[in-house]
Amino acid sequence: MPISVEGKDAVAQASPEVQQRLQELRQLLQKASYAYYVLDNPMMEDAVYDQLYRELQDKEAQYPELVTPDSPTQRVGEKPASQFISVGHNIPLYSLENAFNIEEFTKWQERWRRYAPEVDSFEYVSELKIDGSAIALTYENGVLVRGVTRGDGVRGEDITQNVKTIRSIPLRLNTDTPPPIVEVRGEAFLALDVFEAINQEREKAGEALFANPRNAAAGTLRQLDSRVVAQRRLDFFPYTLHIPGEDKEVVRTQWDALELLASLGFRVNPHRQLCPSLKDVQDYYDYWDIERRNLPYMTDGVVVKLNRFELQQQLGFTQKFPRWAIALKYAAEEAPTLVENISINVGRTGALTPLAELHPVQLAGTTVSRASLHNIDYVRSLDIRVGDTVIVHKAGEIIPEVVRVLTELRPASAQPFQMPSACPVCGQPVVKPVDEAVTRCVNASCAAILKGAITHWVSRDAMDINGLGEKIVEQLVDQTVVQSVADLYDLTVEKLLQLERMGEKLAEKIVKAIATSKTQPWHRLLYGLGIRHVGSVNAQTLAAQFSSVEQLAQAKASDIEGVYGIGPEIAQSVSQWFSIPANQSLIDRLKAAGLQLAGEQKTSEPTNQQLAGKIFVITGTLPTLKRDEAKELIEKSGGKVTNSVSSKTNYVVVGEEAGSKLEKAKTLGITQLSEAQLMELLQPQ
Ligand code: 0OX
Repeated sequence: MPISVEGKDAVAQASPEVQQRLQELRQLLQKASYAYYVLDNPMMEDAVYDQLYRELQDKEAQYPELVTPDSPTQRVGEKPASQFISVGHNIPLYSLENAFNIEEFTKWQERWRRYAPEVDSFEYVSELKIDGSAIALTYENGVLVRGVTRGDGVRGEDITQNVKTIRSIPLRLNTDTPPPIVEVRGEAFLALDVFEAINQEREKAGEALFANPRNAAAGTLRQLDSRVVAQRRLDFFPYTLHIPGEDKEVVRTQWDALELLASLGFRVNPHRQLCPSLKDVQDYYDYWDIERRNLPYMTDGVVVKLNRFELQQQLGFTQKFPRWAIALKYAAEEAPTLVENISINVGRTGALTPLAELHPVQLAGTTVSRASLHNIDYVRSLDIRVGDTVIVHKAGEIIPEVVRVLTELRPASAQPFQMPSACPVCGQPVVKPVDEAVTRCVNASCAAILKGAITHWVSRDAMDINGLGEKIVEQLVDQTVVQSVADLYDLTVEKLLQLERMGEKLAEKIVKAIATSKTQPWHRLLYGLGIRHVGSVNAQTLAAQFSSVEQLAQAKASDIEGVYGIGPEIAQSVSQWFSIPANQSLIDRLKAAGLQLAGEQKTSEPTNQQLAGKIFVITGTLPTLKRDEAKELIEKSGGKVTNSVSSKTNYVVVGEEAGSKLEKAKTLGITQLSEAQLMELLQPQ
């Protein structure tokens, strides 16, 4: 075939034979994949599959215009997306009300029966409650076109590329007569062995471990690089389907819906059961309480649903839940294990936290080998000793806890635990005020405290110095290059280049960012000092009242307490901080380095209305302000805070774990503000 040099004509034309073969290959591979991943009954050798797959891949590379969205080659992921698009759910994804025993379940039954007093015969469908992440899939004319996370139930994120990598989700429904639209909902999850393997990899790479399979599944679904998702081997169990306009005629019960899902090519969880009586529900619940430990994935309860859709429809929904379904959950998991050691962790504030080092134990789907013992009062109240056998509890959630000591198993040699009198990091004496539970190291040059102090100093809402990550700070402190935040201002590119894995570009960037930070206003610097109880709002208030560091340093606690919004605890803490000679020399050095230790004096309660007419939305958790506090501050300056983002919104204030509101703001091009930026905007002009 003559190949033209012009791009468009360079694409080879496929003969009918080639087109036929492509279709054949797709169907064959799809069938093989279904047999393997859904039926768990392989129909061909792996090598044969690989060969056919390669043939399809080669042909598609030759004829890219013939690649279809449901081709098995579309499961490998695409190049990373920059962000997910927020999309609304056609039907909200409700969450489930919880019951923790059959008594609570019975109460729920009595409740729904009051809504439908005329109903005298009904049955339930019991399903396992898979501990994963809910997703909604849309099929148009039988082809998977969209996958969306649950999000807040009303809006979620479009994760279609990621969903396509899940082998047990068909890319095309197994029917010759697909309805125009089919919506399938279910749980994406990670099998326990896959979860363990992912965490092992992460441990090797020095990355943070996922706390449990649910977090790992949710994190994986929101991975921007779908090629990574493809490697993570997510799995899926569907639990409902909606066929707009047709549901009632085609499927009349939950049971039939599950059967239909299976016939459409999904792997439906096989452990579902029809339960005509309460006793059947109880038996199912009790049976799986034990048996679930043998499942290859995590379950945290069972879901019980009224079978008949007509009855479901009659009962409807509360604000949050369907009235016709409930999650009957299992109690959190507990297991006995041995306390091999009690170590001490020193945090950024100098707090010493005892940590139980446990003989590894499997709990709620994860291996637990440590548990925080919080403080000495906690250790004493339970009398936890090295050598003890303890009960560890984990509610499927993130932090495992020691809840009880089996004293009858205590070895005779076990001694009561004592908090060390010296800091395990710097060796200096520690203090424990009688009225506080926390033991602290108060040596400002303790490496643990120093690392924390520097990390806080460079943080976004303080001096906002980019590039100085945790690993670099650690090296700077450990190699005694930096022994106080003031030393940052003596850093040079040459000094930074001595550090491991430091390149010239990064070193230059850091030095520049440090130099720029000298222009940060006085209130940010005050916040950056990390004085106890002085968060960014208090720092603003104090800096507005005391226009220079000298004024603040000379003020008595009683003067500071006189400031509107500043209580005695804060005042005491500030005055004490400035009374320490090491802190005074730090201030002198910062001054000498050219930092701004003064600003303009402001009245204590600004009455300016510079935000008049401006509309704000707050999303996520802000570093220091509670939502109500932020709202109050905005409103005091004449602004208005609303709940949802629209084209009328002027600013979104973004905190940690901001969700769909941020996505929407991005699509509408609305200005984003951090808490610190909001505080700046709030400054009287
Ligand atoms: C599960 C699961 C979750 C959905 C909305 C009303 C009923 N985690 O396995 N939810 C539901 O159904 C809910 N079923 C399940 N099996």
